[in-house]
Amino acid sequence: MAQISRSAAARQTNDLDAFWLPFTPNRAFKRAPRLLARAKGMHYFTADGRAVLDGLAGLWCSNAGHNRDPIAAAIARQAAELDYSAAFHFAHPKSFELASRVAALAPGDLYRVFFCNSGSEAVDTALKIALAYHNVRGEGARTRLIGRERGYHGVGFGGISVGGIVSNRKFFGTLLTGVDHLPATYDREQQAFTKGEPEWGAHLADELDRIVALHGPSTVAAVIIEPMAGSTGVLPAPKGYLDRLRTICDRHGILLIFDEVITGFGRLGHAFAAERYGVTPDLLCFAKGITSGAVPMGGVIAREGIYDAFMRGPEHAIELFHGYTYSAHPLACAAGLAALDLYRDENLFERAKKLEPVFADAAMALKGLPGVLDIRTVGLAAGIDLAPRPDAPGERGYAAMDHAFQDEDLVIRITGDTLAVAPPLIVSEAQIGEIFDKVARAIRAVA
Ligand code: PXG
Repeated sequence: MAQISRSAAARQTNDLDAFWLPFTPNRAFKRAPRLLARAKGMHYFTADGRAVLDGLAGLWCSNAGHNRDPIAAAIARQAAELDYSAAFHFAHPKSFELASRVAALAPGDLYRVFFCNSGSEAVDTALKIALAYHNVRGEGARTRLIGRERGYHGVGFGGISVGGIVSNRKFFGTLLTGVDHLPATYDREQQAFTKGEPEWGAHLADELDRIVALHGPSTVAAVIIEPMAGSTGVLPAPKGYLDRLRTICDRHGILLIFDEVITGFGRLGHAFAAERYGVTPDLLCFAKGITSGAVPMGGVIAREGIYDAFMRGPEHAIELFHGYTYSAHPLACAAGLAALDLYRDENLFERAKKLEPVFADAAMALKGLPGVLDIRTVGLAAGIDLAPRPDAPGERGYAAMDHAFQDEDLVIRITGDTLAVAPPLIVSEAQIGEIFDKVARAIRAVA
């Protein structure tokens, strides 16, 4: 009986029960939903027509802004022309075009592009390519993976194993074995209120030497890190840190993987953070901004030599036993090509770079507001740490996010008591001011 009435209720379009929301407190949400019905450019619109400024580019993905006409038109054209084509043993023309365009944006000999559908899949793909690469070269003993504390690499078992967020790991069993973690690079005492890359912290890369010495270099496959940790509150790499990781990896034959799911496609003022830092990884994960968030897509760019290592054996034989039904989906490729056109035609990466100082000043102006413990900025991203309420960690951050939406018409991101701001790269100087004015009022409201 209960079952019948429940399914009848679920058929009502305004019923909120059936949908189990991801990474969301479901009960609080369903009591006071935040529903976004439409979007255009820098704004969302609620069902009742309220314009809400997007201070987070969707979820760090809508880098060209929302509902851009060329992207929407490209998706519509593609859906009418070729909705889907088999992804294994067959391919469609736009997949090659997009791979070439992505490769052209990548530094060094990062050239071969493997497509998947999300950042989590990109990470699992990169970890698997790393393990298989050593295997096909006769170094199958290299099985250890090294991540970093406070790292976020999505929610696959590979990603949470190398990731460093306790809540994302502790409920899910033993995870992958043979994983170690570098220390996080953030230390408030040394780095508080830094714009861009902190001066302090490069030496923490040397911890890699210690971990490698413990296990023996010949057992270590790869190191994966975000050049800027986004999810855990915008933690840019300290000056010189990535260089040092690169040197240590080279010394021991370990692959270096950059997870650029957030930093890719302009967030730090370049196509990829690898370019900003002048450090080329062996594998680079991307997602989000590749389609400006309009269709799910992710991927991994591999250095030439990694791909080459697999190209052996009989030509009719599969070289890498990995892939997804929707690898290089036609709609995603069409959206990706249109997004890359927009990034190029509107100089959006360059625009992010030019706006970085304006953005950093506007963020830092919040210093001194009640409860603000630290502010970090890099590119068009800012993290603002608020003091937790006694005995209620996360409550103040949640209240600030909710206040920003309900009373200030602004979407921002929270992780615990840390606020994150990362608007679409089309944001104007005036809108940067507007965003941080709204954030300031939200911070005061939850003081
Ligand atoms: N790697 C990194 C570096 C990410 O930031 C993923 C992998 C996983 O991507 P998918 O597409 O599987 O979600 C991410 C995702 C936040 C937030 O806390 C960050 C992400 C996603 C949602 C919220 O601000 N990053």
